[in-house]
Amino acid sequence: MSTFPADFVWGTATASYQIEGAVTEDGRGPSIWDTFVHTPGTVADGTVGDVADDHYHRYTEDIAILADLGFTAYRFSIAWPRIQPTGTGPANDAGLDFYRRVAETCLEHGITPYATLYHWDLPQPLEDAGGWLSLDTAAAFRDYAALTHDALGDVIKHWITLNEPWCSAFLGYGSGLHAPGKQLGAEAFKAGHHLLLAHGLAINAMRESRHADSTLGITVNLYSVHAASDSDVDREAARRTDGIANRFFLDPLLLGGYPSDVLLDAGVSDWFDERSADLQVIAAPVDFLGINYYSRHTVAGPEDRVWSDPSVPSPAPGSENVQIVDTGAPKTQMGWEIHPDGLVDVVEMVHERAPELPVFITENGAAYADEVGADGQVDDEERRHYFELHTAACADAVAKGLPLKGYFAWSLLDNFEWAFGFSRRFGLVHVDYDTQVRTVKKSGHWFRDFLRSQPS
Ligand code: IFM
Repeated sequence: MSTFPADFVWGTATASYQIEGAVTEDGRGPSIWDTFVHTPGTVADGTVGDVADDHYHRYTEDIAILADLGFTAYRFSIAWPRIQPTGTGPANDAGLDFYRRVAETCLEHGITPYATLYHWDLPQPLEDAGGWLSLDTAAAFRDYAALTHDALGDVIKHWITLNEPWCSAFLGYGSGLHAPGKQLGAEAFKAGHHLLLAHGLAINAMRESRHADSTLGITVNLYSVHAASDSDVDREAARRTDGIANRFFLDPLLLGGYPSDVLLDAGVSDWFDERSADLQVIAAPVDFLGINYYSRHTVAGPEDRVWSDPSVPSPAPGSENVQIVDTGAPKTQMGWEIHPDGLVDVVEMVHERAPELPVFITENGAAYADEVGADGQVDDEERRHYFELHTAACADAVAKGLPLKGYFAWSLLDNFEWAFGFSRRFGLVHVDYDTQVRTVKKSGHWFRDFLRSQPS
């Protein structure tokens, strides 16, 4: 087993809508995910997150399990519509109280809370007013972030503005696979810009607050991207995929400018030129960058070099005809190729742009079709192996001198996997959705042994 520095952070991650349930309790307003999942045809198995893991009522049990497994950090997300039920206006005290109790319970167990302010549950009234296509949503997010940080900054010292803005922009407004389910082609890039601007505005607002000791960052999902062959067309496919998935987010955050080739491919250069003044805000200095790493993309381009087909609802507007190639490597139940070395690639991507910036893997994990056996155990050997491979990749990154400071497994609990509903399980802990019984899986037990072997 690899050995890590004693101050390396080991945690698990979750997200509000995926685990909390209690969607109408204590003043919570509706989010775009409540609306989306109750729209027929949006979720593969027809399920909804109204109850999910009932974590809203069982958080003490869940945090006790986390502590028992030996983790010392917990990344959870705060549901904006619990704090501001309509997205703007005064705070709902019951919402703030819930997250204060979650943070305090963590602290009682010696677990450091890391809070994500936005893991996709946009208050529905903000979507009705234009959602992330509207500049006003960025300003509303700044106010929500400032208010929440001001109220909870005494107990939560680590803050992540957004989780995976690529998903919010390109799945939410491009392919329509995620809430709010819009299929608007290149408009998705504008949503991406407003999300990044929201992040920068929030960072600046939180910096100016009374909790100056907070560490502030953002989480992006990055991919290790490879061309299927050395041909020009496949290399261009890789450039385009890397552009939308990685560089469109990393370059403005860390280098102060968008990659011009990506904007040209999507035909949005003029719109972005008019917003160049926002770049300084987007590049507001952060204390760390979070990476969610799951997989590699090996891509091929169209032989006829017709890259775009706007009639196809796609998360890659302007590059709809790029194909992801099956390399034959093993995949998880999501169909995501297992490629641990890619974890090092994505940490390097950040390091090349910001050599001093601490990096955390804020999510990494695998879905498999787990079952509780006759002996009451969940033998998820494939997931255990996945974690073994990826923690070893973390060790490789550290050994290379990269500033990787922590790792959060996705996820603590099986949960509502968005457009897949409950048909995909990612947890270290199995959840029986009928009884809410929790069962630590083999992968959870493996983590407990692994963490015991680490210096403390
Ligand atoms: O479940 C999601 C999570 O909400 C965001 N990152 C990827 C996970 C697995 O799909």
